[in-house]
Amino acid sequence: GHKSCVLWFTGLSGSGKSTIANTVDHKLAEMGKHTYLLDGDNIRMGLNKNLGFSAEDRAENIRRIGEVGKLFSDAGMITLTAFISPYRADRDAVRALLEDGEFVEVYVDAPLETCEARDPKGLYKKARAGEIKGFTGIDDPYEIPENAELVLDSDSKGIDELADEVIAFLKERGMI
Ligand code: GGZ
Repeated sequence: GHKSCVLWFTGLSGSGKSTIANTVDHKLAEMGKHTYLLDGDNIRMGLNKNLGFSAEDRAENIRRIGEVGKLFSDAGMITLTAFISPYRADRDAVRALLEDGEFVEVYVDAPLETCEARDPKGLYKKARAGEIKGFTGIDDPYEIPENAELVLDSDSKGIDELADEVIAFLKERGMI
């Protein structure tokens, strides 16, 4: 068995959130755990397709993801979410929605320079060129977590090692 929870990955675009969350998801599934991953592919393309990237829309994006995460967690899943979630107040609102210990904030820490150098979708380049306005880290804020349960050093460590750090954390906490 396991304790259901919401593993909330936050960090800049290109920090590795989605890749790490996917890897943790697969490792947990291999251990026989029931998991569900919420990411841009299944949320911003569906439930939240009416939302953009203003502060208000990001807040609503995160609020809905928090509510959906709570439902999955109530249904007994280890739920993983991978969204920039740049505003501390929005993340803290999700924390407040969940039971004590149910919200696990995972800060995927990589400096902007690293994320910008990776630029897997060429979005930083477009943001620098002014073709995308309000891009997180360029001309929109990212508020670094102050009380994250886990900080992953995605600048110097690889995906597999970081995924194992998350698994180890869950074991230490007796959640799996
Ligand atoms: C940040 C943007 C923006 C702006 C489009 N700012 O690298 P990606 O492409 O796949 O990840 C980014 C994703 C961010 O969506 P989230 O739902 O995680 O954001 S938030 O939590 O702030 O609501 C990026 C793409 O969408 N993208 N425009 N202006 N990222």
